[in-house]
Amino acid sequence: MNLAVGSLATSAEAAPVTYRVTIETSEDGTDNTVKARMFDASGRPSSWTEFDKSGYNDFERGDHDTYAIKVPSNFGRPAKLQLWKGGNDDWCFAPWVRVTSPDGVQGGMGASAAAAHLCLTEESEHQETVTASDGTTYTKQYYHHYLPPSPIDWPR
Ligand SMILES: [Ca+2]
Ligand SMILES: [Ca+2]
Repeated sequence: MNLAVGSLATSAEAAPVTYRVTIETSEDGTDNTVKARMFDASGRPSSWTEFDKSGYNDFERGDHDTYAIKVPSNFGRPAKLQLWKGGNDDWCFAPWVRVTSPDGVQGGMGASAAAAHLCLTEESEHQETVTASDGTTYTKQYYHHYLPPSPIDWPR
């Protein structure tokens, strides 16, 4: 049997590496399209990945949802995670998004964000102080899309 050289070269290419991203939706869920991509330390992005589980209503209030996102094999630990939402509802989530590597190591995104809730919306970027029914106040930070200024925090 003969194998073409081209097919051997293709099969020798390294497979992408799958990370998992866990997000806790806070008080405002969304039915809009949510996508994410990751960047390595040099700023190179992965492809955009839609976060959608089939037959499941994603990103409802109080849910902890986990999605797979692939990066190239030579990516190293992802340095940043960017979130994007289509449509026009408001989606608010806890800023401590977790990223889990294929070897089970967990990194944290956005821990330095000065907000109790991050919201993706069509409105311009702004900050609101909200008073809950129990009288406590917290901050909502609104973005068109979210790319945290600080890198993902990986344990050493
Ligand atoms: Ca939903
Ligand atoms: Ca779904």
